[in-house]
Amino acid sequence: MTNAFVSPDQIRQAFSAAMSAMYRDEVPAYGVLLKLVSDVNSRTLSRNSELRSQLEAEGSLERLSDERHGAIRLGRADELAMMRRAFAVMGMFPVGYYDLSEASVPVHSTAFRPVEQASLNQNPFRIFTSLLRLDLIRDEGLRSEAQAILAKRKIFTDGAIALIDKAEAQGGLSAQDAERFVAELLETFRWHATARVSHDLYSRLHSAHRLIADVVCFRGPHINHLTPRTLDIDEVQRLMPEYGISPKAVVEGPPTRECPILLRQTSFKAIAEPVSFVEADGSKVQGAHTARFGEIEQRGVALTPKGRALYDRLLDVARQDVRPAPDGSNAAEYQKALEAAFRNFPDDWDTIRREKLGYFTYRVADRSCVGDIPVSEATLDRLVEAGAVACSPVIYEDFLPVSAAGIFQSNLGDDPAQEFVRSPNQRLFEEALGAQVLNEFEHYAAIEAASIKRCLAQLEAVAA
Ligand code: OOG
Ligand code: NI
Repeated sequence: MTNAFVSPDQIRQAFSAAMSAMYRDEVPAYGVLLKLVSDVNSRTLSRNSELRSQLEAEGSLERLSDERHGAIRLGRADELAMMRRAFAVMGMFPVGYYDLSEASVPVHSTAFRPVEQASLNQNPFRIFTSLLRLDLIRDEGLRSEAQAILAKRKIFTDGAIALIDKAEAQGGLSAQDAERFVAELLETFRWHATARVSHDLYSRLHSAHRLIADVVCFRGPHINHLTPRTLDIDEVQRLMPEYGISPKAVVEGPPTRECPILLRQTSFKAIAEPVSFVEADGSKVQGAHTARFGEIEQRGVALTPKGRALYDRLLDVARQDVRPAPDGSNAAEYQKALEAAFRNFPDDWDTIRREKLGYFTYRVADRSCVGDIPVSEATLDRLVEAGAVACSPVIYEDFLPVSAAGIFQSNLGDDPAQEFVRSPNQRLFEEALGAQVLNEFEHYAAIEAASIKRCLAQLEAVAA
């Protein structure tokens, strides 16, 4: 009966399309961002025919402006565990552990995403998923109040849970069930204009940390942003005001480079949305909540631990020099400091590869170029140089904690951030998740190693 099931990749495709439609409807400014991204992408492509043919060859031209990721924030361990099961139905698995406490955001996170290359090619949609850490609230009274409120909410519909159970029991879902599953699960991410708390409690949670209010006061983990891919992030950042949307102060991540590394992101600032608060006597008080925004991303090569250490160090140098102010007043200085620091990160593919700063895949280019070079892993660089072997950068499919913190902060308002003690706790996170997260470095290293093995085996087969 297995062939009666829809593939998880197809369910994820339907889910990301449904999320996109819902979010455009809920946050009209997001529709404006999509239009801007698609305008800039088509202009970039018309100027750069090489890029166009490359995307065409990869088969990614059609889905160019589709969403690449979104983000949610959960309040309870069991919500995270059920979310893991829901995402597994769509072929999305937890990759990476991100501790945001060190950046003064009281959450820790993972990214649920497709892992296999074929699945990523079909639809790379990921959800950056954070779990609130109430243990970081200092005020004990407020902490137990928040806990009690969270304890009473139910973020999944009965229909969604039944279909998750069914998918696990049978090993998949039929087309009809998959359609129902997407519709039921969508309910979890919907915006609720009526809060579950009084205005006073909202204000107290909000002053403990805006993010705590965002998680605790609502019926569910409203999707807080979606993120399409842009071919020119600097251009989208520059044009946002012309389209009537207000960009965050700076682009997160590395500066503009010849050879893109890791991930660059920016967003338009979250908008204030009207909310009714429910008082003890049942009456309603009108207020507003600012949490939801739109983001864009541009990805480059995945870095090795050595490359990542260099990236982290250079980013630190730049930020020691100029700390980007939320109001954008020193954005140009920050940009300069960033560019200056990153002059120390090699900016040609060959050096990045030879110095083992980034991950690459290898393939046979021209067997006749092997000549008398012995075929072995030790001679790989010589084989590349001779033109026998070609390589391409492995694209980074994950996230960056400092960038994520910048995205969180700029959408939680411009007040100075509350400080938390740095306290990563991957074990506690995995306990809540009910599974271990995949280590992203090990994963990229395995992709590289497998490609080398395949490539050498093919060359040897000819040599023999
Ligand atoms: C998530 C922020 C992290 C990213 O792109 O780095 C993120 C959030 O604000 O909940 O999505
Ligand atoms: Ni994001």
